[in-house]
Amino acid sequence: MKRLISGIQPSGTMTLGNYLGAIRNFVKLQDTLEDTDILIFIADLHAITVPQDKLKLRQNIRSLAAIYLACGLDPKKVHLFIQSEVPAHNQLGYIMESTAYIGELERMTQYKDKKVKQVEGIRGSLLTYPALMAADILLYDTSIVPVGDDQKQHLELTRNLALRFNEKYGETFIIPEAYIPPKGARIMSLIDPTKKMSKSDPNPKSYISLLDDLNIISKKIKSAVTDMEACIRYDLNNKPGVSNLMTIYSCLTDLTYDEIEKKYIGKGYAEFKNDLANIVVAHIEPIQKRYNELLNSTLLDEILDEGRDYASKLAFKKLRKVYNKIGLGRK
Ligand code: ATP
Ligand code: LTN
Repeated sequence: MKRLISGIQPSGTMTLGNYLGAIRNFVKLQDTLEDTDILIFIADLHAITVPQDKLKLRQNIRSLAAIYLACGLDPKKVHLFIQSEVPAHNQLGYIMESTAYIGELERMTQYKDKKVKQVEGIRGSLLTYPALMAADILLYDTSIVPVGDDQKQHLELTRNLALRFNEKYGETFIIPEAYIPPKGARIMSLIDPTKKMSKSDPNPKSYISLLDDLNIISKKIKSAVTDMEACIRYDLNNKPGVSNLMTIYSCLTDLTYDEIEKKYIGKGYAEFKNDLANIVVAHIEPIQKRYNELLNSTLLDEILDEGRDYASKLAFKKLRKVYNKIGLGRK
């Protein structure tokens, strides 16, 4: 049986970018893949690579679990767990740190981007984060990892670390493949369409949170940056703002860019944005309803307990094998 794994950091409330680039694909894959064991987790250890408020972190962890389910993850098909509740992630993470070279960690784009934003000092874990991510994946003999476009480089590093380890100690890890969705893998900021939409952006107007008030969602879309041409046309280089909105439109309606362009010939941005706002709100409204029902339910805890126990068993077995290969401890 093949295995699929992915995770998201509980570093804020989920954005439309996280939804279209990641969560929605987890749900699609759970419903279409056959003979695949699916693990989805909350990457809380990754969140502390930058400062987090203790109470907010706790809330965000639970909130992300409820969002996953509200967006359609089915606990009958998916094992859902919290990363820090399965200590083997840290343990294999250390082995991966001992497999990676500092030079390759320093070359990671996300590290370079986040490093310059740190005001309290750069945490060591911000640099070693991709080694922990490699452990998250390799611990489970994973073959498929659905992620958004920005994680491609981390996946490439994971593959290299697995190959390096296998070469030194003999076949141990499966070499995983990234699954990047054909559309929606990089949703851009609403106020600066050359930047990725990100949940930790200090300006909330740049992103749509899945938990935003529905009126605010509408307003954010209507005030999204476009251009002066007043023509709905997909052109990433010259019209990044409109193209980004068209991507969101296309992802949520399954209309192609051509079909959207035809629909809006001779129409202005106001009508296009108004329709898009209604489409996004109609999509998010039922997610919010389910989210509110789930957030404080005991069902949520039962699902997370099952996921933790299932993942722990697999992870512990793999970790023992890895320790033996390296020669750590006693046989
Ligand atoms: P942070 O701002 O804390 O770095 P983030 O919003 O960039 O967070 P992550 O937790 O790093 O989100 O990513 C979770 C998943 O969502 C990953 O698979 C990532 O590739 C995907 N993702 C993040 N942002 C976008 C985006 N703008 N468009 C599409 N997918 C995205
Ligand atoms: N680094 C990822 C989150 C993440 C992840 C993983 C994704 C941590 N471990 C393992 C897939 C598989 C991010 O989106 N920032």
